[in-house]
Amino acid sequence: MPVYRSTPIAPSEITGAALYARRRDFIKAAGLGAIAGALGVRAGLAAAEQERGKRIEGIVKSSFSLDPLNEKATPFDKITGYNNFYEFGPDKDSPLKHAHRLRTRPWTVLVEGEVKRPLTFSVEDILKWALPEERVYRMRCVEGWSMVVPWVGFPLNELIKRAEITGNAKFVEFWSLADPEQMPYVRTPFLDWPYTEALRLDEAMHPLTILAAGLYGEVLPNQNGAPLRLVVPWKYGFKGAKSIVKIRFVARQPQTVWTKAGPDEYGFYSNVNPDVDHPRWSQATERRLGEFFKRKTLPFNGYAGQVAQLYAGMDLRKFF
Ligand SMILES: Nc1nc2c(c(=O)[nH]1)N[C@H]1C(S)=C(S)[C@@H](COP(=O)(O)O)O[C@H]1N2
Ligand SMILES: [Mo]
Repeated sequence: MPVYRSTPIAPSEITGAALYARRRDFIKAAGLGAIAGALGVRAGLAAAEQERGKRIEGIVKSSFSLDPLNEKATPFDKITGYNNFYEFGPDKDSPLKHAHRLRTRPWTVLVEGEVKRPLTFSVEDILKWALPEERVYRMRCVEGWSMVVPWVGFPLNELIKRAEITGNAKFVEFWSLADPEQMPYVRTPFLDWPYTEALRLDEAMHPLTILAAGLYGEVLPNQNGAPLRLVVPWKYGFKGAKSIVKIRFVARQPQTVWTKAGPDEYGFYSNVNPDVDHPRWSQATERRLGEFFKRKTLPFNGYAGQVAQLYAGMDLRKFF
């Protein structure tokens, strides 16, 4: 996606104080103070090395998957070699080149906000109670490309049910890690880091909404958002925050990293809609990675039958 904020400035132009503040904010935001201090960098790297390419045991096929006769999965190399993960740089191959710097173990996800008490889950905890399912989903990026991804994940509502949310919880925010030591590009003002996204609570509870921990039967490659990322198949790809460290329940519709960056370009809902163009990219058609001819983009990315009722009575041009 675009640099419509100021041009990124070189890391050398940012003062030490600013960097320190960002890092302190990150540690506070992620609730990782103790871990950041205790974890030896080398131990973390070794653990990450062990994760790479690991098969996930006991995967169950999901009935929510696309029909493989109609929709062929995009090859692994395309899904893992053409990415947006701006914390690692602006180009489609930046994540493949640089995301090996991300240490994904140990990793905890803080659940807070409108909850009876904040909870911290380790990824290992989560994967113990969440049955891994293969969910083959379409993914449509607002820039005009798309793919079909065999995710391994579990319904987000499994986690929400354990979160003991209060009656005030109406929206859910997802916060990605923003550690300049591991993610060089968060030193630039390309986006207002950390990367955050959000859903309305009913969207988050919808059975199609998953947290993904793998793809093609393997632990998620770092460039795709290891160890845990959001996938909402009827929305543009940017809603799927990667490398999540915090899930926060809130009462009011929050800003997201993209609504802050360009409120005229990115709406809160960002449901795939061929009839509402982005100011710079038509949304009518898309190109599947690996294919030559464009295909028509489908309303709600082809998931209208399952999700259109969530938006009954809403003007989708206004709530884009
Ligand atoms: N933290 C974070 N999450 C992110 C992004 C990002 O830059 N940072 N890019 C988004 C965008 S624009 C898209 S299209 C998808 C891409 O996911 P993929 O690389 O796994 O295909 O991730 C989304 N999640
Ligand atoms: Mo995207």
